[in-house]
Amino acid sequence: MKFNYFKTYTVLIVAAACLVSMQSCKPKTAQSAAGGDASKSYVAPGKYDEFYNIVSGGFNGQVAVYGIPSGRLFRIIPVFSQSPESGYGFSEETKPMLNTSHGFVPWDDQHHIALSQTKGEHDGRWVFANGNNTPRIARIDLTTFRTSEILEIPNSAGNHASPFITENSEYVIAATRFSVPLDDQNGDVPINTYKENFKGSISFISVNPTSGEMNISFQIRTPGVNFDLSRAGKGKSHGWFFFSCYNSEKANTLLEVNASAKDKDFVMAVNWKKAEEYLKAGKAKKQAVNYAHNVYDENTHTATSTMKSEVLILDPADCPDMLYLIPCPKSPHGTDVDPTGEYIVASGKLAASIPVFSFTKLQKAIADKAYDGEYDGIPVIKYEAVLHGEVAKPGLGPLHTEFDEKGNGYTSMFVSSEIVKWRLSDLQVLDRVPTYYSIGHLSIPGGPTAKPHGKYMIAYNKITKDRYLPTGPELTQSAQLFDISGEKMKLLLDFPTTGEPHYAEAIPASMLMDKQRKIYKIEENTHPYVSKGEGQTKVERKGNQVHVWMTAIRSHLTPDNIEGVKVGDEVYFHVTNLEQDWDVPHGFAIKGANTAEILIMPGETQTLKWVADKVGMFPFYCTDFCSALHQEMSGYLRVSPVGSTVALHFSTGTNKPAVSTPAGAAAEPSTK
Ligand code: K7E
Ligand code: CUA
Repeated sequence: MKFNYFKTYTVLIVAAACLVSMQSCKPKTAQSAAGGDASKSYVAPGKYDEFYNIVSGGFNGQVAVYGIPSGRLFRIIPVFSQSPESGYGFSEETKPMLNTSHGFVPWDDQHHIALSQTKGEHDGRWVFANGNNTPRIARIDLTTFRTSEILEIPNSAGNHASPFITENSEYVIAATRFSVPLDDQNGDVPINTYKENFKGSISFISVNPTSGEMNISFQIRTPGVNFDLSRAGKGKSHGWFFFSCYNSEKANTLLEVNASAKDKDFVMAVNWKKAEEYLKAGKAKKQAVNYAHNVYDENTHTATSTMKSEVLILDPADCPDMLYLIPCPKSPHGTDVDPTGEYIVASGKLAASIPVFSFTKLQKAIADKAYDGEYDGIPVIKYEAVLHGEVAKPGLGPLHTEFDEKGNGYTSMFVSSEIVKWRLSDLQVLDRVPTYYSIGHLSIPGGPTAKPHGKYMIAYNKITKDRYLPTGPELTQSAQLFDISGEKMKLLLDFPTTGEPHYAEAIPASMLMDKQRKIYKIEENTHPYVSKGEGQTKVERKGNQVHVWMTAIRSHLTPDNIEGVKVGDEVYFHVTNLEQDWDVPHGFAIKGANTAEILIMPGETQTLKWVADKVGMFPFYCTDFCSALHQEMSGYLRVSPVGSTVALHFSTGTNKPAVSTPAGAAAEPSTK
């Protein structure tokens, strides 16, 4: 044990030394490769990019969309975090999207995305995105670039190995990073009872082929390891999933040492077709849990959150031939499957080589029972029996591998800050290129599919140091674009990103640009507070709630004079955008609102809740510069003291004096 500790420390110290002084690990070719080739990433004004690049936002909780090759930022899609820009998570309609079993959770840590696939290729329908911290998976609709659904994952803590997708989008999966006592167990146990009380879980989330709606089909209970990353098999390995696991030591303290004690951790191979058979055969047990399922309806323009209370769990002890463990050197991070489905590449962060496993050999090893004992009752396959080979001396700190369409792998090297290109067939290193600096993920358009689009590769770096103008204590995050069409990788462009980028996927622009939704049809709007024309606008009091049915159209709000609101009233502005033209949103805000604006798309209704906190005059206005008379698109709300006799009253375009009406009655319009 002591000797192992010493070895581990040596590796860590070397790695740490490189991290502290990046200089010492900077590849010698740094200067020559730093030039870039502006002409290849230049997209002339008015011209379109070739790819949409969908990029995780890390700790900003959102997903961003960039053009490739230009690196231009098009949109930040609000997903797990509230967005004051659109009102997502602030408006009454979108708040339920962020509901969880812990209540309203307006932030998350978003690491990986998965584009939906049909027959192993991108189909351009949905993006799935994980929330790491409060385990959730979101689905974004690629016709609206908006979040349509968020599903919480029970029996999970740290939803990191997620969301990875099967070749026909049958399932997206979610495996827990932190093992914990399962949700129906008493979690109030001593932490040092980890080995007996802490368990892992893998969730198989089915995706409705038509609507995309997600549902937890089943979970597999696993030993208490930490799951890091995953990929589905494809082609010949369709029906399998591969997960990298670390902390096979089951340590519960100082993991940097104690979870690196063993020479090898595991890649867990899951035969999910087998799991489906066990599910059909009734082997799954029901477990009581509590999790939220949030769905946004495009006709009511409103999200609903439903609490669910049950999952089906498969226990490997009842399900032989469902799980296998492949030994893998030194705390593997990424585990990636090549386009043919034959090769499984595991990147041991602290290993000196990259092992590449063969699916064919895996099948043979299972048939031959070429096992090396068991781990918690799960067969451990002999390393040599599944190994296709090792990429020798690739660099330091391998993290993730992507693939091109020509049989090559590209692995990111965090510690030595480089990308290494190698050939799958003979595992020869073909090229290496420096990144600036400390690359995490990398992405090739279509790289995780059976048909990579190739051409470009994008590096997502953790540190930018001296690459950009400094901005105080925090420097920008950054991506780097490479040309991979030739034998040598060529740096084309650096571009900053928002949040911390982890994984990303790019898809040809031609697959998405012609199917974008332009408006919501006003006649299809079934929001309970819609006003389908100015004639339907009104103001009503219900106790201390005042509901305002309001419309927005260039260039006025109706009503624009409101009186009779009293201190303490909760005012709900239900604003319908009556426009039916593309790209004419109106915004709405009122002085003192402690939420955010709402930004309403053509044909949509959204609601801003505002509490009248003091007596006075409160202007409201449109926040989106929508026409030459945008500054005129405004109005006033008068707040009177508690007990005031000013009647509820609303108008547009008239100056009738307010009249008294009995409390509780609907206000009379002074126009129409
Ligand atoms: Cu960033 Cu995918 Cu969370 Cu590696 S993980 S870098
Ligand atoms: Cu509507 Cu500005």
